[in-house]
Amino acid sequence: MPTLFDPLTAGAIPLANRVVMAPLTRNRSPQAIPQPRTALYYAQRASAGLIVTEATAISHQGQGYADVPGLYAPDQLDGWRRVTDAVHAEGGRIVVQLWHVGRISHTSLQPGGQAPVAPSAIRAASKTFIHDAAGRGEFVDTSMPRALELDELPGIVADYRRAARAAIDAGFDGVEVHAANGYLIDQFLRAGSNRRTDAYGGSVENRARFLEDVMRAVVDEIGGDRTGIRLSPVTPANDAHDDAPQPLFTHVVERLAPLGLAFVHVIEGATGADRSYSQGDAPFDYAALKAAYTAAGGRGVWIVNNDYDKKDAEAAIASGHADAVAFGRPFIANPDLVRRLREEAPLNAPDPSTFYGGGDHGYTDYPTLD
Ligand code: 8OZ
Repeated sequence: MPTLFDPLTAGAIPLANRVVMAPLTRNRSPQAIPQPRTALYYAQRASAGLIVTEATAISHQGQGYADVPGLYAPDQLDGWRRVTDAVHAEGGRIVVQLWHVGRISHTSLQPGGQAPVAPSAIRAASKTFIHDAAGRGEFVDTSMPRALELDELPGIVADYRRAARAAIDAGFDGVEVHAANGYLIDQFLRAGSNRRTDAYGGSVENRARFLEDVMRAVVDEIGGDRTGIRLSPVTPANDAHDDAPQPLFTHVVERLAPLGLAFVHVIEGATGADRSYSQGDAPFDYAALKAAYTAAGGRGVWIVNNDYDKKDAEAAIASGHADAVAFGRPFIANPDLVRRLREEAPLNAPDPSTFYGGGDHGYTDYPTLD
């Protein structure tokens, strides 16, 4: 029976262990450019079996928060090259999370101060984080979005494709497409944010079409064996809602199965909160979701996430519930998390006041065991 510390192969990416660093937004990239301290931060965490970077915008239109990184301008790519070199020098593996926020944005972050884009013109009951006139960070309501025209969708799919190519050029081992947490792809998936009457709205098949277009383009560009996806079937994050998530996400994984993905990464329950949270009339059945993926021929590594501790993670892997487990907040505070889990050493507690924004403090200054 495998343990958390056994190696694993995700498509073309060899993992030294099954402890994955979850994507974590840290808001420390001015002008969307990863900094030298970003390279140090990720290199300190290179003993993870796989690092998934913080969510990274594929385009200016895909931006929704102050100081999150991008993957669409030369200085951003240079910044990421420093990161991938630093992680690889420590023997780690790293994929970048490709992000378009859709309606979770603010006009001040959009090109030309325009409205954010979304499947439908429905405002999210959610906040985003911007800089005020004095440069101080503040949480504000998301702006009213406009509905994307049908003929705009191929351009956004092309942005995902371009970002995937840029990721490989910048030295990443692959990409994770962010289809979770109420951002653009998830907005298309869920009925609460998608009232379209064209081929991209209505039925489950139609609501999943944008995700399929994006995944086919990315896989065509860099290969399925370097592509993963993150899903959050029931999260209420960013006002995401669907009354029938089980058939929706069953359809999604059945469509993903033939793409030969490296991994499928599932946030269970409410992101950053209760893993047993659900939407719809029955508790979400994650075993059935994994079984549907496998039955449709999916061979990607199954990664689970959300508030796992060592005991839960060991049980998940031993029982076949998952192949690997992603840890978020524990990785913020414990650069040597893999060693601490293996040795049952105490964990440093994360300081939430330094999660979003700031400099080295709370970022690169958490102590290791040595
Ligand atoms: C926390 C703050 C801002 C963004 C997500 C990318 O939830 C995020 C995010 C998390 O997926």
